[in-house]
Amino acid sequence: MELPAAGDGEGWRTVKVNSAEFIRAAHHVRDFLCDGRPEIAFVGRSNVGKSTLLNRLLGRKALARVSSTPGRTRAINYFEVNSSVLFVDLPGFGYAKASKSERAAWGRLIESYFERERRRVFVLQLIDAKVGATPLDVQAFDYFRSLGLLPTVVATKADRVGRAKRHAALAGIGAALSPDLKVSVIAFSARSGEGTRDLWRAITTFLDEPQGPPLHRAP
Ligand SMILES: Nc1nc2c(ncn2[C@@H]2O[C@H](COP(=O)(O)OP(=O)(O)OP(=O)(O)O)[C@@H](O)[C@H]2O)c(=O)[nH]1
Ligand SMILES: [Mg+2]
Repeated sequence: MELPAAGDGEGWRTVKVNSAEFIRAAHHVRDFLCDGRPEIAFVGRSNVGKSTLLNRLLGRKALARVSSTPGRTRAINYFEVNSSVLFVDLPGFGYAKASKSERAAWGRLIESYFERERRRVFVLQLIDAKVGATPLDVQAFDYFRSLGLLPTVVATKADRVGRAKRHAALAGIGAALSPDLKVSVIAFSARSGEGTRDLWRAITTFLDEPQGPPLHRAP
């Protein structure tokens, strides 16, 4: 890994984002990038705050397009970070106003992305902290589990949940996703910056693994 970093003695690294560039919008499988670089995939329902989180994480105001109209990110958008890692903004699922055929097309695109050949993918599944895990979120989580992936869950828009309710909200998300598995949930707010450090810690831990958890498929 070539990410310039400074250890702070706490087992995590401060990542300096020297470059972050949008490099591709994939509308079809043939557009997918597959060049061996590790991928950090951001998934979640439409409007959950994927693009906003990505911008915040990379310290860029408007790299990924943010909109108040859900369902705006329709392609799989690739961003190259420090030349060595790909950040992948996936189209949001569950956009109510999308037509049935549109939804089916998005579903196929997302599935093709995850079910491609083995490669290193770290899944960050975003769930609205206030709304909690909806049936669609649970379905998505189960889908990743069926591929042998354990997503790291990010509870977004945490600024909308008061301190007093915070613990219950996060625990509720974890329990809804899996009653038996210990799901790690990171509270995040693009407004306050809360959770940025925890997110980078999770990402760098993944990147530091020699092989990284591969995207498993049944042999
Ligand atoms: N209060 C608050 N609002 C947020 C936060 N993050 C995002 N938002 C708002 O939520 C809305 C949706 O954000 P996006 O980043 O576009 O969401 P998205 O998941 O990329 O949406 P799609 O591309 O449609 O799937 C925008 O109006 C953001 O300003 C946050 O941390 N706090
Ligand atoms: Mg988006």
